[in-house]
Amino acid sequence: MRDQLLKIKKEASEDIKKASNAIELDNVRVKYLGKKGSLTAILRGMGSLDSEERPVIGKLANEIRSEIEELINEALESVKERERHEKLKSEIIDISMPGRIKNRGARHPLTIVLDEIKEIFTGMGFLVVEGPEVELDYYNFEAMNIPKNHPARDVQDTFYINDEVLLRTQTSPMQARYMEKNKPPIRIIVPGRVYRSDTPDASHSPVFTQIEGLVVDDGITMGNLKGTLDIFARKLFGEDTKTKFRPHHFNFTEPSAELDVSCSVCKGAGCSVCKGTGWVEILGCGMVHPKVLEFCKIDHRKYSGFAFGVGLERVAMIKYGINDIRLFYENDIRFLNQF
Ligand code: 2NM
Repeated sequence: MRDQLLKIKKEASEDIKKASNAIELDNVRVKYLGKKGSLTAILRGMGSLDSEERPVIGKLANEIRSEIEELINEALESVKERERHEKLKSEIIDISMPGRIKNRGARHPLTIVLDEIKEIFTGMGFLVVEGPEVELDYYNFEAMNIPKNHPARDVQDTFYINDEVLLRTQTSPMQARYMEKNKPPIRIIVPGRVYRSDTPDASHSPVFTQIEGLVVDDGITMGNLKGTLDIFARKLFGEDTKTKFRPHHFNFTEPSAELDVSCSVCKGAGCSVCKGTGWVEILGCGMVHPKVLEFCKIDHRKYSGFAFGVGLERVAMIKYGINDIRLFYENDIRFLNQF
């Protein structure tokens, strides 16, 4: 029996060494010390021993029992320690690691320039007004003093939906609507998309953005037009910008003009943006035609006004030195990331 006990002790300590986690160690405990364990069986069988042997074997069995228990507890401790260590190692945070870079969205170059233009005009007391892109022929052409059969309403230039409905070719139809519904003084700008049936190339797009402005009050003169647009040009392109009004023709204004600004890229020396001339054309303008005022229910003997139209893409191209209008609509991330 003594040999059996020593054998159990040896086997148990080997099993304990082999056990690599708490569950395996518990299995070892059950195998030797559990109700049906081998050491328990020996303790039970001690009844058959004579009275001299019993206390000796009993003492040894109890010693072995506590030794095994102690070994299991020690092993359990080191298993726990190891697991704790592994957990800590797996949870290590390298605080020197750079953070994840988030891709932030940004404003489109056209939005940047439009916001800037809105800021300039609202700063001078203008309201920003928007209107429908699908318009009536009446507001787009008739009220703008462009009669039937005029070349400007040629089907080649205009996307017609039917005889009376079209995609607006400029934002002035909204200005006509505004004049019908509001009494002077009127000071508005109307930004928005306009449509023309052009074949796309570096300087043409069938859809582009226009900002038209309108001022109507009593006593408005060409002087107000020149002063307002002069300030606009200097705020947009820089205080040293020079302006030049050239006579032009529009059906909806009389007199009409185009505004050239000194080239902001080369400061007038001549470059690809100004094609060597030192000047770039940025907008059309004029005194609102008396017929247009009458179409829009404003008494032309009492009131006068000036109006202008700027192409947003053109301004953005000059400001940023962009040489192809199609870039604004292709959404190439390499282009957009530059603004
Ligand atoms: C331009 C050029 C000149 C213009 C005229 C009007 C209105 F409604 F008052 F008649 N709105 N916009 C105008 C005048 C537009 O674009 C190049």
